[in-house]
Amino acid sequence: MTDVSIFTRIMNGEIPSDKVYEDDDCICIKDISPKAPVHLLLIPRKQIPRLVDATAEDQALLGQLMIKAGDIARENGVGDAFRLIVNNGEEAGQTVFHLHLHILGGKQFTESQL
Ligand code: D5M
Repeated sequence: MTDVSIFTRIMNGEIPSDKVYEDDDCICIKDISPKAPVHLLLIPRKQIPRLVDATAEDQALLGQLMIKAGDIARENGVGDAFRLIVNNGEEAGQTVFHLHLHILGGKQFTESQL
């Protein structure tokens, strides 16, 4: 049985967060350690540990997150200029094993920052 993630604990109200959006399938919070003027985390309520753990059953949910990310970026003042990042696995920098999309914006990014 997978441990309850810090993001599930946030969704359950056990840990405070700065929430900018929520619906039945996901929540979006401000990242505690922002790497850009706008740095949000879009998190499905379903605790999928890594992107590669998603299955065909999650296809609609993943599509929904991508579309929602664009809506949320616009609602948070970055227009159509934002980056979406998913870190998959420890070596790729994943620290919280509950799938989440980083939405980053509000500054000029360059290719070398990847
Ligand atoms: O990203 C995990 C991200 O989660 C990282 O940018 C910090 C952020 N984080 C961790 N704990 C919290 C809380 N409590 N509130 C808001 N943001 C948080 P990863 O892709 O796994 O490296």
